[in-house]
Amino acid sequence: MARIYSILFVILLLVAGCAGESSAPQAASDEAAAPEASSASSNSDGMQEVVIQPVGDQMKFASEAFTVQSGTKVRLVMDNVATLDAMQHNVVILSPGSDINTVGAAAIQAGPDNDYVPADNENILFYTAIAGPGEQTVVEFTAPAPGEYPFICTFPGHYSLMKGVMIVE
Ligand SMILES: [Cu+2]
Repeated sequence: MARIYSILFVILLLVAGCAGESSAPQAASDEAAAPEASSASSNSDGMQEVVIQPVGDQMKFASEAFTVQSGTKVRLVMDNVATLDAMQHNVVILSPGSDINTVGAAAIQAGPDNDYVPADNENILFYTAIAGPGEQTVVEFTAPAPGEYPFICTFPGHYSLMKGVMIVE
């Protein structure tokens, strides 16, 4: 079983490499290099809703930064608009300064039964379950103290490309 996962992981890495090569070149201006920021929308009960989508079937978040207000309730949605079976995603929010490589490696060990989220990892603050293609998963939490909180997708092979930052003001 472990061997099958190893093979799958290698395949995912290969797919990631191909996706990287085929993506359109980025313009070299400072403006284009900045991550696209999206702000949360508030509904009537004051809950801030943030919807995170991948870019189609790419291993990339459509928005790599979002801003919420400290102390307010946040409803975070992983809206997986992908169509390929390999494109399963979650959103895992980490404490400021976390090493995403360490968390990403621990997540692979945690496996699919745990939504690739290792138990008792002090770097992990909030997370959605894994959403398959066409699915949505949701987590609600109270925005923590002001700061910059990295987020990643912990599905094996994704975290090095699927990452962003939650800015809490
Ligand atoms: Cu992913």
